[in-house]
Amino acid sequence: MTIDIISVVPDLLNGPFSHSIMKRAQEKELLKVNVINLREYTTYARAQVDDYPFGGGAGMVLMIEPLVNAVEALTKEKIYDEVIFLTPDGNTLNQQMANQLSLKNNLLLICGHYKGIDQRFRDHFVTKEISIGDYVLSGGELAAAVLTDAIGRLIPGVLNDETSALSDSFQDNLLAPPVYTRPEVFRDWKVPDVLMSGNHKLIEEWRFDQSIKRTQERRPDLLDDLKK
Ligand code: 6GU
Repeated sequence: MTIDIISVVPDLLNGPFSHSIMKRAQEKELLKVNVINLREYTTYARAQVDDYPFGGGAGMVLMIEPLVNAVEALTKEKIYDEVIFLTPDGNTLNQQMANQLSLKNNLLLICGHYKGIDQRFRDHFVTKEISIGDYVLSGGELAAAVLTDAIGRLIPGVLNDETSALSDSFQDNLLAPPVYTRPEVFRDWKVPDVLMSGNHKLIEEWRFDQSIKRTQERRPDLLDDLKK
């Protein structure tokens, strides 16, 4: 899969994909992340990409021309399955959306800045609008990094143990159970006996019960979704 990301602050996206699972995904050539600097696609003086909003008001708006220049240049090379605009007024990202997007070949992510982007670009080029939660970030870059990570780790072969994505929180609308590792006793805090029992059936049952309990306590809304 390739994920191309258009941004006016490409430097913000240098770090997130150079470590850990995202790094390994790219080394294995299961994922390619390209960061594209929008300023390279403007024809305006001083690499201008934004301007004042018509009708007045605070903040700047990304102009449609550089965005269309960039998208049209990129679509000469490949066909995108989705053109995704990261925006706080988009659909809130969840695991199901990440699962679906992980099955695509080519994604183009657009990071907004300032007060947003010209609505005509959204109307004519964007196929999905995604938010990562009900709070406002300074730009779409961190949201694009979150989305790319959430998708990238689901690409088959990226995680060593394929079952480890299946046992994530949210994958079955349940939160993950507690986990423990060495030492068996720290201070006087002991690991639950069942985990030391060697009885895999009992352990699975305990983990499932803990998942249900944790979800009931912390995210009862997820259990309501399950009943629908
Ligand atoms: Cl996708 N962008 C911005 N700027 N803020 C956000 C967001 C996205 N999702 C939540 N807050």
